[in-house]
Amino acid sequence: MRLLWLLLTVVALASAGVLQDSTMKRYDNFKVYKLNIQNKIQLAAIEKLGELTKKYNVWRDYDRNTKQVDIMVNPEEMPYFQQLLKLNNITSEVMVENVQALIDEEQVTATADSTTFGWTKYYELEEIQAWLDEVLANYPTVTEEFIVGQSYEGRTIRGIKISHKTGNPGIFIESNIHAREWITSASATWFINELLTSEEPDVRNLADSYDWYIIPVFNVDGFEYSHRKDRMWRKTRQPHATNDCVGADANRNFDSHWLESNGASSNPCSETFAGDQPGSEPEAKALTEFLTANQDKFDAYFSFHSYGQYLLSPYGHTATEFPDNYDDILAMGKAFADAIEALPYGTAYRYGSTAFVLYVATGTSVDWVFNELDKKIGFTIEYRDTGRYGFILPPVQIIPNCEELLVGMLALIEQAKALGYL
Ligand code: 0X9
Ligand code: ZN
Ligand code: ZN
Repeated sequence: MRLLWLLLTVVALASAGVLQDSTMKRYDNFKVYKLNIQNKIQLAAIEKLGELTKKYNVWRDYDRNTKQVDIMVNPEEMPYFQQLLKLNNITSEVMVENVQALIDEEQVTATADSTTFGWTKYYELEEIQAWLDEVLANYPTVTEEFIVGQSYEGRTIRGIKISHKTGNPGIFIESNIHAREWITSASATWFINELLTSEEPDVRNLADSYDWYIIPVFNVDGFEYSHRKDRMWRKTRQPHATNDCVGADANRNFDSHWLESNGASSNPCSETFAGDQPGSEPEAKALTEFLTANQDKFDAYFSFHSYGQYLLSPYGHTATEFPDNYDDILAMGKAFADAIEALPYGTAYRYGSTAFVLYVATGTSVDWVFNELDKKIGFTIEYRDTGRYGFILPPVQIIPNCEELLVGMLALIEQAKALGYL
């Protein structure tokens, strides 16, 4: 009898959409710690943990400014981890008590609004693709689909071009290259919708004056996997010949300072595995080819990420050299950050070169576009938050985050224009 009740409850919950796929990886009592790092020895100790993927998962690499690392820890590993912190004199703070609780919460709110695409929940790949089809059908004169290529698992990487007239400068947006960063595709789709439907004069001007090329979900395989199997998945899904660990960090796989100076890992189990060679991941290769073929069509490139609230610019490979137009880039960054902070939410963004503000990262898409295609404007936006929820940003924050993107983008582009770009 008890068993029957249990069964009925499970069925009821499942049909209400509360229960996830039973094969979904669980994170019960996994905690995320913010660690305060004071020296190289401490950093080395923590960085080693990042490659023990069954026990640890780096949520945010060492931030040069705050001197903090965010790391998720398996409950079974907790005694050892605590000891390690103690031995190395590392102070810490628990950022997330129970990762599974955040994931469950995210799923519960997901059922609230399932009929229309409304940015009050996170959508799966299939829903995003259906929405994109609808948009393309509803705005046939100003929109056009473009296809970047195929993913490892054979999915189509799609984008939408929005153009209101000929001769506009182009702006390219790539989003959700990291699978678990769901706020990025939510923001990209919201932004597309704004460009097409907003009646605000400054947004209309933004839509009319530029050709927009937007890829809402770039890492399609990883994104699907993050919905179906493992909420914390970051990389691509191509298996590795000599190792059980799957995938590479697509944002380390581009052919610009590839695998140099600790900006990526050669270990297939690392979250920043650069791949076996530049373009080893079919997704990165396809984007490289697509952007090369279409390089005359755009002048600015944006890559959407989370989390941390940064606007990052080149270079990623060195913190001691800066692009020739770095002053202009900083002026654009300041415009972006000031505009966002002026909203009632008061959200603070930091801006500057990736390697200087955050950490060294090599083989990223933005740096490849900047260095190899010689574009003068290339930004990585790291959206909300600074760690309270991290990648599992509550759905109620989607629209506020998008509003920040819009005012930031407006101000950045206005500044770029004033400085003679675009
Ligand atoms: O490490 C990354 O790939 C990005 N951060 S994330 O936490 N979302 O993984 C930062 C990429 C920096 N971009 C450039 N070097 N252009
Ligand atoms: Zn180099
Ligand atoms: Zn990312």
